[in-house]
This record gives sequence, structure tokens and C-alpha cells, in this order.
Amino acid sequence: MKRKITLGEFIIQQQTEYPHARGEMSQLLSALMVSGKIINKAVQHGGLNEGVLGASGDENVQGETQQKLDILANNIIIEAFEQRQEVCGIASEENEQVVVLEKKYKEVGKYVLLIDPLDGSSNIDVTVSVGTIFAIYRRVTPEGSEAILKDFLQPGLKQVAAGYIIYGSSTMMVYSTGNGVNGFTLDPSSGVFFLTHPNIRIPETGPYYSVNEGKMHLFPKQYQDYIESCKVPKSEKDSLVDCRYTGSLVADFHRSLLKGGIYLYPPSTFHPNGKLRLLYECNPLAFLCEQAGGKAINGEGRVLEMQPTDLHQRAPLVIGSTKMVEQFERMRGVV
Ligand code: P6P
Repeated sequence: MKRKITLGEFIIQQQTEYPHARGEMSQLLSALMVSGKIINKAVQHGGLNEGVLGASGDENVQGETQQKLDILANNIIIEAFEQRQEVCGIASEENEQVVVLEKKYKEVGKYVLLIDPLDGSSNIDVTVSVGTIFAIYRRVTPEGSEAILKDFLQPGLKQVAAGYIIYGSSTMMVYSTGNGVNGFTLDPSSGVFFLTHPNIRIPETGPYYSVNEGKMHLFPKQYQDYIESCKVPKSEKDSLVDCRYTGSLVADFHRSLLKGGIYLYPPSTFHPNGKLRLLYECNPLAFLCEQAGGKAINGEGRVLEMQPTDLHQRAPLVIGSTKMVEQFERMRGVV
């Protein structure tokens, strides 16, 4: 049987489709692949690595407890790009300000990278899947100058690539450069990512809804009505929709992407704009979801059309199978 193609081979194949490509995007994706392998090793070893698990004792810019692995994953990615010249700056959940990469080379890159280095990290100590989320944009300021905030505060529609690496029962890298979504599974014995999920399409409906029902009483009525509608089949023919919620966005989104379903992080009295960050959580997943034929809204309109005003701003998120998101919209008479 012919072997599956590797992520590296796939990236090169994709590059040949852009005759003028200079290979920078290929190099950038390869750097993320390498970072993912190193982070995967730290995550999979968990408690075996003395002192790697648990909280760091510090808080991130959001005032949330930083896990030691959050900081480790963040450093792994930043260090990977400090050695290269494709990216002129990085914005991270773990850094209050953008990280401007030195002009170590004759020029700095034409791309900026936005990351949640280890989303769901509070789950690590209990061995629940976690993930790295990334978004890539072309800079909007002149090449050669230092990256500035304006390079990062771009609408999600401007993403040139986005994806995630999920560290779960297996480790996968799922990404899109705007021509569909493909998934690659890491073979631990060889350290190679192989194409296992070509051209992923999200089912137009699915068997799961994913939301933290413990906060149901805090949600706006539209969200409460939709969640209740998932529990009451409209008729005998309607299959029941089950609840699945891991508390790890990447894991909950990955399930919806492959099986069909909907994930909701609503606004609430605690989080008037939801808890998830627009730039490095909502936008990259919304890009992937739309590329796979799904829908992603902020409760009002398309996530990708939002004009960011702050690096760490939050946004409500309703994302997944198109028919389920449209059912949510009908609860407010939108569709
Ligand atoms: P809650 C993890 O902190 C995260 O950002 C997402 O990965 C996850 O979906 C969400 O928060 C969980 O938040 O309020 O349900 O615990």
C-alpha cells in the first residue's frame, strides 16, 4: 500500500501551486510543525518531567493562572521563530505586548504570527486534550521596519493561514492556507506528521452541542433557548443532540469539525464579550470552520468580519455545523 504523504511533502506540493512563492509560508508552517513536536513531547511526558506540571505562580495578561507548560510552549514557539526570518513579530496570549523579532538577518519576514501556545492548559494535570492555536497574516507596515500593533489588529478575513495542533489520544496538526482544511497525524515512532484527514468538510449538522451549561443562568435568553432546543427533539424523526464539553476549546472544536456539532461560548455577566480571545482563538478557528464549509458567528455577525481594537479582546463564539448555527440564529429571528 502506498504510504501517506508527509506534512513536509504536502507543504512543498502546495508551494508549487504558487509559482511566485519564495517558500516563506512553507518555512513558517514547518517551524510550527517543529514547535508542535517539541511541545507534544513536553505535554505527553506530563508528570514524568519533574516540575513541568501545575501552575507557574504567575498570571497572564488576562489575570488567569499561567500553567508552567503555557510558558514553556510559548517560549518554544518564540525561540523557533527567532532563528528564522519569515515572521517579523508574534502576538501571544502569554505576552501583554507583541514580541518584535530582531533584525538578525538582512530582512525581517513579511508575516506576523498570533498564537495561543497551549489552549486548555488547566486540563493538562488531568490528561485532557489541549492544543496550540495559530493565525498568520501578512504584515501591513513596510518590510524591514519593526512590526507594530497595526500589523496584528487585522480582521480575520485577512488571515493567510490558520490552524491548530491538538495534543490528545494522538497528536494532529490541522490547518488551512485558504484552499480547504487538511489534517496530519504525528507518528510518534518516526516523528513525522502524515496526511490522514485530507480536505476535511464539517457535516452540515451533527450529534453534539458543546457549552458550559454550569453557567446557563448567566447566558442571554437566545443562548438559553437554543440550548434547551437541543434537548427537546422537534419530532420523533429528530435525533437527540448530546452534550459534549471538555473545557478545552481545541478538543471541542476538533470534534465538531470531524463529526459535526456546535460549540458555544456565550457572553455572560462575568464575561460580557465572552471569554475567548478574538485574535488567537476565535479568528483562526472561524477561518478553519468556514474553509471546511461551516459557520462561525459572534452571536450577531460573522467573526471574521470583526475589526479588532485590542490585542487581547474577547468575543462570543458560536461555531460549527452550518445548519446548527443557523438554528441558533433563528432563535433571534436572524435567518
Ligand atoms: P470555562 C480554556 O481556558 C478556554 O480558553 C477554552 O479552551 C475552553 O473552551 C474555555 O476556556 C473553558 O472555559 O469557562 O467553560 O471553564
